[in-house]
Amino acid sequence: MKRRNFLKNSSIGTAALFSAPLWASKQQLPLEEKTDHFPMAPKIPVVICTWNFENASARAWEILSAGGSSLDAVEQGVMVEEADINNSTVGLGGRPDRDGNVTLDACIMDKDGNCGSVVYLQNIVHPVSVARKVMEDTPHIILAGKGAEQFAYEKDFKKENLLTEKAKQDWMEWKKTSQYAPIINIENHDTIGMLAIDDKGDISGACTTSGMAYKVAGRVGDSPIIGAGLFIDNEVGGATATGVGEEVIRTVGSFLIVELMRQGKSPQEACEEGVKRIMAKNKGRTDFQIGFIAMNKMGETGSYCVHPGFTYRMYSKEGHINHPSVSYIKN
Ligand code: SD4
Repeated sequence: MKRRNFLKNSSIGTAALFSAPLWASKQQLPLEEKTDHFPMAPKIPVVICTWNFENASARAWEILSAGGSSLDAVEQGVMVEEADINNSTVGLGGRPDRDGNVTLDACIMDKDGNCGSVVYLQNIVHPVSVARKVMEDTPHIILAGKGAEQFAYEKDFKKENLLTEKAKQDWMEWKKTSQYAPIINIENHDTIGMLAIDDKGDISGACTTSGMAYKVAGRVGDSPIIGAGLFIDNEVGGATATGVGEEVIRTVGSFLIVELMRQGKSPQEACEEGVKRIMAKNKGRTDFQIGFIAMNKMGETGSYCVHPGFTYRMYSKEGHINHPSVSYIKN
């Protein structure tokens, strides 16, 4: 069967997908070689995240495979990257703004459409957990800056210096020229967005970042904006984004992708349409990266990006895979 037709026929259902010889033959391959990109439905539960975050997705899988909720899975999963000093785009060790301040954005959304978000949060390693507290313990959805920080202390989060020596040195080096020119796929692109469906079939998502390196002080990107960097509708599916947040906000990208899935598109088709909307608005400009990932109620997944180089990691009963994403621009 041609790949395109296979995609179109994804509505035949999960059971049929699993009896397909294509999937069976993939089982023979070492996990890392299973790079073909089709709407995999490896039976629920399943978790996916932007980029190749093996430890984060493994943590989420630990929770899902033990019967835990998708909400706990995505929170605990992205926390791994927030705590990792080697990830220079998330949490501790994140690159600062142009004034040398590390400011974090994060959000979380559950199966009932509840959501919480923090923007421009400083001195707290786990903004996603503060966002969850906003969701669960307040009548609000977004807390910003000092208010968010104060709220975190009230909830027993500890004050910590997020600017590592390495990030400080890099920032001081950057200041010599102060050129704001992100390098596609290398600089500024390790934000983690995670989507999970648990064994009850409920979907949740989380997204967390330190934002674009050396941004103007006060800048907030798409990652904590419900509908832009993340959106979940448990009747349909979820989507999340990485890349230049301004472009994602302009099209309310994750909401758009979920709505496209509601209209019948597969996660793959919906991600492609999302990126194409962004490209249409940019009239030939291609000097930025965006990557979307999406999941539907059957656990089918998809992704699409502007430039080659974006991947997403999936964990399920079938094992773990790093999927290269199909891209708008072909090399
Ligand atoms: C932002 N979308 O703040 C984030 C940046 C990002 O990987 O995704 N980096 O615009």
